[in-house]
Amino acid sequence: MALAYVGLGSNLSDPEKQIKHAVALLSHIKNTKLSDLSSLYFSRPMGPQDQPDYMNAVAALQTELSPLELLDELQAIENKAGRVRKDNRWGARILDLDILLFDNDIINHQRLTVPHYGLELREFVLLPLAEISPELMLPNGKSILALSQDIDTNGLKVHSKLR
Ligand code: A4P
Ligand code: MG
Repeated sequence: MALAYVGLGSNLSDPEKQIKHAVALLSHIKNTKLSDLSSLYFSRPMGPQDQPDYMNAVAALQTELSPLELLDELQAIENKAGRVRKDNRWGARILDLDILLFDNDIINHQRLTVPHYGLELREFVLLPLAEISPELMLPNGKSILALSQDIDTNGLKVHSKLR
């Protein structure tokens, strides 16, 4: 059994509804249990500024799936939400599900980089992670709590509880 952290983000088609629906689908992934869930956060767009504000959250999953099997499940949920993959980097999206951490694993696969490459630089990932697992350490030894306290919050705020 592995402990994986998944980042959820949406800024199109009623983001709050998208995140709540995605959480429901996460809880139904085979051989996987949703073990923790952050609050729902309101965040300003990273990247192009001519796009709507985001809703972000982080979920903890206990899973018997391999990292790539979990990625397949997450991409199936993104596709179900009507996600259309575009070339515009950091552009608007209905639903984005990223594997942030998978146990203490370091994965450099063509389809999967773990820890997620943006983890240490994104307030909308670090603060929800620190909310649910303040004691968490990255494979490189850095503390999630310390990183979350050092980062510019860029207007990030708790919008509502998700459970
Ligand atoms: N992939 C590699 N590693 C991973 C991983 N750890 N988790 C591969 C998930 N997927 C991973 O993903 C492209 C490919 O990355 C996948 O096929 C998978 O095999 P994608 O979801 O199609 O692309 P993307 O998410 O659009 O990548 P991009 O453009 O780098 O977006 P980011 O970096 O995820 O940023 N602002 C706020 N406030 N909140 C946000 O959530 N999100 C983005 C998107 C921009 N600005 C934001 C937010
Ligand atoms: Mg993604």
